Amino acid sequence: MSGASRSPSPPRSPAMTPARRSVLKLLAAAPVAAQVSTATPALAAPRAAPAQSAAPGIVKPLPPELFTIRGTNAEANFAALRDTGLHTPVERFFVRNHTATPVLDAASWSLTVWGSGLRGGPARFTYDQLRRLPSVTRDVAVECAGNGRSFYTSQQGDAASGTAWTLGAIGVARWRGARLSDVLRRAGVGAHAVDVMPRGLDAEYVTDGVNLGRVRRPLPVAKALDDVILAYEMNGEPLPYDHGYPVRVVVPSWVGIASIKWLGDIEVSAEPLSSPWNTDFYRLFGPSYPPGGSAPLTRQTIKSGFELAPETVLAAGRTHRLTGRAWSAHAPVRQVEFSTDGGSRWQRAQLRDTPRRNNWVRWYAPWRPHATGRTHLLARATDTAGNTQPERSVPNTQGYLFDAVIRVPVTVG
Ligand SMILES: Nc1nc2c(c(=O)[nH]1)N[C@H]1C(S)=C(S)[C@@H](COP(=O)(O)O)O[C@H]1N2
Ligand SMILES: [Mo]
Repeated sequence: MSGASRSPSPPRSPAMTPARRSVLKLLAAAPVAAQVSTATPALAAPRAAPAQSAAPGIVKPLPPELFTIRGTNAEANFAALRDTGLHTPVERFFVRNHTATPVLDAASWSLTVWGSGLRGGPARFTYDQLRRLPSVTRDVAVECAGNGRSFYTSQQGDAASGTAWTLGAIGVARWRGARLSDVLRRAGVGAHAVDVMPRGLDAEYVTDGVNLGRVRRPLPVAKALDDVILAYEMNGEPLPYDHGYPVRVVVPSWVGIASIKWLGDIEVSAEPLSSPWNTDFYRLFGPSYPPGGSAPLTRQTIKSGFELAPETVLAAGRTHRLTGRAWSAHAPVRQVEFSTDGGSRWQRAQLRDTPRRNNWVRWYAPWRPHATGRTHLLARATDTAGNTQPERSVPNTQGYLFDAVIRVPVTVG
């Protein structure tokens, strides 16, 4: 198979790959901030080492005006996207880490594709081999399944476990990489393959005292062969460490967990695969769902938001330019409506971009408030498939896929 080297034996335990060894060595040798200066990626280093990082395990700087730290994760402040275009700069792109960003070395990295769904033995791709495959460049949103989770509680009074994201667990980037389908074909994927499971090289995830192993989640082979990218560039630069350097999966329109960072290996299976990330997590549980939960989540949903800081005060008698974004994982956005009186009257917002699949659209609305006091601003997106944001989101215990209209309190002063 061109572009891949055959190894006659089963893949080495990923814990022993060179990339993995170097991470372990680094983890043993130094705290996170020091790892950056000791690691020398073979290609242009994504960026210089920050003096310190406010979230344990995240490499890039996280200034408080751009990010809100939530455990091992960093949420982008939605208002800070106001002066960005369709592509979210790395400096403002949210980070969702189950553990910590591993600082890997592209020169010693390789991807192993293995399993019962291949016609032959395992295949291995080095970074250079992957980069020599035909490349695709796509604008794709990565949005956590739990984006907006905190609104289940704050708006609806529903309990929801997990990171209390507001609206900033999304970013859109221009990704460049190889097609997963090209990699799978070169690896000899058989007609009998049903699932593929990419797995990250970050540390094993331990929660409630249980070691769930490394982050991994199966994808049906049909999706894997459709539009999935193995990305090595983000917005025209090598992937930053925090976003999966040297190579990550990008799964258009699906929940963020499908887009495995720091890719190390992909199992291709003739039998259905599972992992905690499609059995316990990333399914819908609760009174509205079957006892075993819904089917594993695939697509994200529809949302819109104002690019307004919390506790915004707007002067009465002046015209304000309200701005925001809207997106849907089902279809391009068709329209955005807004209300400035808590949802009684609605008007059309102006779209600033041509709506496209897997992307968001920026919108604006002029507003000249007269009465002083508290009110709520609402925005509601509708997509070309006819999906509209409901008033209330059907709750689920883990707070996934919030889709309801968000009520933004503001003060007119
Ligand atoms: N290896 C690995 N891949 C991962 C994760 C992780 O912790 N480890 N987090 C997932 C989740 S839950 C999300 S939402 C996205 C976030 O991507 P980002 O950090 O680049 O924004 O990465 C996914 N891929
Ligand atoms: Mo996520």
